[in-house]
This record gives sequence, structure tokens and C-alpha cells, in this order.
Amino acid sequence: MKDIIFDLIDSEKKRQSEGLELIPSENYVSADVLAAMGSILTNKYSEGYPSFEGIPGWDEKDIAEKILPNYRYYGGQANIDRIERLAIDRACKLFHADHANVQPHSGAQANTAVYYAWLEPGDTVLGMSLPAGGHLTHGAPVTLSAHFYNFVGYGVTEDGDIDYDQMERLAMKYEPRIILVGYSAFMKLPDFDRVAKIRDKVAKKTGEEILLMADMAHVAGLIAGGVHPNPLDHGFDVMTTTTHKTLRGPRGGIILSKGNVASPLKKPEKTLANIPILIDRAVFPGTQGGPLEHVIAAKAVAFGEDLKPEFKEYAKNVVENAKTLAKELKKHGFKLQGNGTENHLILANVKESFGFDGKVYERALDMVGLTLNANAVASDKGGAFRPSGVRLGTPAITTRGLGKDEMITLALWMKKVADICKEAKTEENLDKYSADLETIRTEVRDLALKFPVPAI
Ligand code: DSN
Repeated sequence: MKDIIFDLIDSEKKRQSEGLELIPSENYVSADVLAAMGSILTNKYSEGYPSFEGIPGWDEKDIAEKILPNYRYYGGQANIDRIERLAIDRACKLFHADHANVQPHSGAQANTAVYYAWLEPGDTVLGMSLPAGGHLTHGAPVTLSAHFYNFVGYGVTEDGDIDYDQMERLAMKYEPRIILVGYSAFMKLPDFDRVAKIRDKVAKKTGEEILLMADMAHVAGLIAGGVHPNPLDHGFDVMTTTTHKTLRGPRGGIILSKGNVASPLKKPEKTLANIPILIDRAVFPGTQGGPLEHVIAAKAVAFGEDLKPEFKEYAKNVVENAKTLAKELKKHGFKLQGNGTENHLILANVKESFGFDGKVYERALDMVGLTLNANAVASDKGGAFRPSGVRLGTPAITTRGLGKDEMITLALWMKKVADICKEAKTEENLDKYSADLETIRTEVRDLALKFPVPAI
């Protein structure tokens, strides 16, 4: 008998096909990425690494055919080594990195490994605070990162940009060992050069090396597509990212770095030049066991797709769609943090715009087939469970092929749903407006079905 799980997968296929995905951290993978992820590579154990050095002059065909040196703890690695090596090389090419560790199971694992590679317990990290748009793994009190390290948070200015002056003041005062630029709700292009100058100033004062780390999980695809600056081109030592957001790969993480690439067998001195080796050791055996080679294969396939010229067009369209959507929402009275967007993401303060909170709006939009998430805005008084805003973005709908006309329609639907929420005020009352919501639901479904989800 068919396992009920497969019925649920079919229901999820229907939900994805008939709705529009506006969560800015989600996307749709290609059939090839899906095939690699669902392959028999999941049967294999491969703790350790493939060749730890670059293979100068070797192209992808060489890697696929020649014997690679490796250090693994299991036999039978001939194919796995080549797959992982290709993932590493493609990632390095995409982001101009000297080294890539493609084994982290997630973005959180990637960040944890970088901290473990460079910090001692109690060391200070300067990162964006959570209410300003930072990420849980950047020192939120409930996380392991906050338990072991001392996080100091910088904020954003009125216009939604990083408060670089505050960052500099805090860096000079607390002398962090890592300065971290990264976020999950921020819509400006960061000034990486300015951050590098702040690092240099503090390093001059303390005489110590300070690691510059960028967590680019949200915008890695925009960097790969050439529409967002690359921190590794602007003095940063390390960049972490998930692979399933704008990169359109499988769920997972990677760590890219600049520096010497060499065997992770011998413990190197803790210097910035040795960061690639320190990171390899921190991922395995430091914080993870067996790598997920089926996922690494899918990462390699996705990176291959991201290196193609079509991906540049996709990245450009993601940003254009976000800008159009932001402009249309503003016309309808939505107040946006930063007054718009420079990337794929929009943060709308619905409480200030219309008087209801983000949770009511999230629920109402769910009822019409538009999926996004309630999110705190800077200096939010509503707390994590009743935030004042919603966060939305265009990576997934752009993959499906939606463009300018559809952004205008989308903003109009969002305004109609906001008008309903203004009257309903609470989630419980939304059922009273089910007929109005159903009319919009039908329109959303009709449009969504014209733009099929890839690989479904
Ligand atoms: N959960 C991700 C997001 O939605 O932004 C960040 O890890």
C-alpha cells in the first residue's frame, strides 16, 4: 500500500502549483537538481574530504576521469570524490573564492563551523542585531552561538541601511574577533569596503587579526548573477550561504573563503591565511560527521546552472520584479522599511500602514494562496509572535516566469486583502470574509497555473 506520505507530497505539489510563493528565502529547483538529490548517492558514507588542494590546469573532464588524492575514512569513494570536487570547483568559480567547503548541512551549520574555526569561547563577534534584520545564528540569546560567544549587535538607520558609524564605534569599543555582515531581512546593498576599513582600523589598534565574515544566504544568487557586490572581492575572508534560496539549489549550506588551501590533516596556526584549512577542520570532524553526498551532487548541479548566462538574466529579473512590486505596494499605501528595495526582499510595516499586525495579514494571504511570512520591522514593539510587518520577495515567482504585469496584479491583490484585514482585525474574524477572499483565491490560482512550477 502506498505510504500516506506520498499523498501528502501530492497535496504539497498542488499547493505549490496553485499558489504563489513570496517567502524571499524560498525558490524552486530544476528537474536535474531534484534528480541528483533523490539519487542513490544517499547510500554512501564519505567522512573526510576529496583532494584538498586545487588541481591546477584540470578541467571538469579531467576531474571526472583522473584518480584524485583524498583523505576519507571509508572506501569506495571514486565517484563521490569527483562529485564533491566538482561542487567545490564550481562554487569557487561562482564566488571568486580560493576554497569552498560544500559539506555544511545548512546555513546554521556553516556559521557554526566558521565560529568554531576562528573563535575561542567568550570571544566577541560584532553582527547585525536580530530586530534590525540579523539572523538567529548571529547571536540570538536562544542559540548555541550566544551560549559560547559574546555577540554585540549593530542596527540600521532610519532609511534602513546598516548604521556604519555605530558599527565603527562598537568595533573600536568591543574589539571583536569577527565582524559579521549578514541578515535575513535587509534590502540595501552593503558597503563591504567601508566594513573592511573598520576592520583595518580596529586591527591596527589591537594588533590582532580580525576575521571579516559575510553571511550572504539571502543574496548569494544575486552575487553569482552579478547584480550584488561580492564580499570576497572587497576584502572579506569568508562568506557563508545556504544553497536553496536565490542560488536555486538543494537545501544546504557552503562556506567560501580566501587563503591558503592545503591538507586539513595537520592543525594549522590560527591565522587568516590559514582560514580555508581551519574551516575544513571545523566542519569535519569539528561539527559534522558524514556529508550528504546526494545533496552535494545537487549543489554541484545547481552551481553548474548558476554559472550559465541565463542565470544572470534571472538574477537581474529578481531585482527588477522586487523593485516594481515595492513601487506598486507603495502606491497602495504600504509603508516599506528603507522605502523600497535594492535586492530581492521587501519588508512592509502593515501595522503602521493599516493598523493590523503581520500575523493577521500572513493568515489572510495564505487563504488566497499568497505565501509570505510575518516579520519584525526595526524597533518592533510587537515581539516575535505579533510582529508589525511582513517580509516578501521575488526569487521564487521570478523562477516561474512572472514579470512586471504580474507584479502590478500582485500588489493589487495584496491591497484588496489588506482592506479585508482592516475590517476583520483578527485571524478569527477572517472566516466572515471567506466569500471575498475566495474571489481573490480563484484569481491567484488562475494566474499561478499559467506559470508552472519547474520539475513538478
Ligand atoms: N530561515 C531563513 C529565512 O527565511 O530567512 C534564514 O535562515
